[in-house]
Amino acid sequence: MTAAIHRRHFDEHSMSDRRQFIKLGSAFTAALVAGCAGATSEGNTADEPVAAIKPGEGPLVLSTWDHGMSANAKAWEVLTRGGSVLDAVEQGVALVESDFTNRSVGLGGQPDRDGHVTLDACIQDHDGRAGAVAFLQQFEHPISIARAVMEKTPHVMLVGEGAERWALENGFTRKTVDIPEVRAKWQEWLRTSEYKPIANIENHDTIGMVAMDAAGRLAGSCTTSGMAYKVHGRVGDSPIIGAGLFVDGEAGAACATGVGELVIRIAGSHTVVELMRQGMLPEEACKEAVQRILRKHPANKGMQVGFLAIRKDGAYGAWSVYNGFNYALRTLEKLVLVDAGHERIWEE
Ligand code: SD4
Repeated sequence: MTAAIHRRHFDEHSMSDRRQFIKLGSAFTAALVAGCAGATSEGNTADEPVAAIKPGEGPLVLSTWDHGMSANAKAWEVLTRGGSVLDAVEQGVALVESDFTNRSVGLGGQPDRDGHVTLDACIQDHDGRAGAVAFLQQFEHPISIARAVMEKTPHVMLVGEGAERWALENGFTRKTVDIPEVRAKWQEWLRTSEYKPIANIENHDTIGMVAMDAAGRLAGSCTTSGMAYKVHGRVGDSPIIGAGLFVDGEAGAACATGVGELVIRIAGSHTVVELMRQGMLPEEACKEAVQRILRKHPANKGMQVGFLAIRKDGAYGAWSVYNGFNYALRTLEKLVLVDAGHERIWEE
């Protein structure tokens, strides 16, 4: 077996922790989160074989990149206070949307080539219900609008001006954020650059989150400002159910980060979930999806894609094209940053 199996061990002690978890109050949550403040990077665990756990053993929260640490802590707090796993994945990534120092998520993100910050997001629950918004401008929380689309309309996805109008009619308010540094960088780019989709180690950090609650119910969320300096109107994988995110409680959950065009072409997150349904471990499934991209689209040297997944039994894993993709992991025992396994074909 080449791929690693990442999963937690549930001994008697942790099972009692799990029972305890359900009863935790907010004071203890704060202590838990504070206790994780010194969390460390775990390094690549790709060669660690671990034992099986029983089906449905959450809670477990995974999200892309190092901003996933604070997002996971927030999601955990929501779960601990009795919120649903859907609440957890919404509020976890919403925290990152409100961080206007983040240049790839929310209103602090880099603009498109015309200078507009356009936002994409989606959310999906255990039963496959889904909501999404794309090409949305001037709202702080696209993820919450996506959830409202899921819960209040018969549709899955609203885009652009129609999505904005619907959001205003449904209690969301506009917000604008002007960040001189971002504007100056865009103006500099206008003078010097042609558009190239760059998603290398420095420029990609959509947040995708997948989580499982103590009862084994799954949910996922994904939110981004997309690729910097994209063509006005461009939508990536992140708000597309099956591409940037896919959840099916009967199989698992997966999300993606990186160059969205590559992810869309193979219906990336759906591919990962279907491979897990056929019995692959999460890391094997993520790896096969990455390798499918490389096989089918070999001319994309330099472009990063990463997948992150939880199988319905609580096994989890990730894989990426290049080194540098890490994800935040929150379990009962720890909050850590884990380096994903990656391909080696285009190294150096
Ligand atoms: C996109 N997948 O819009 C997003 C970008 C991304 O990390 O993931 N950046 O294509």
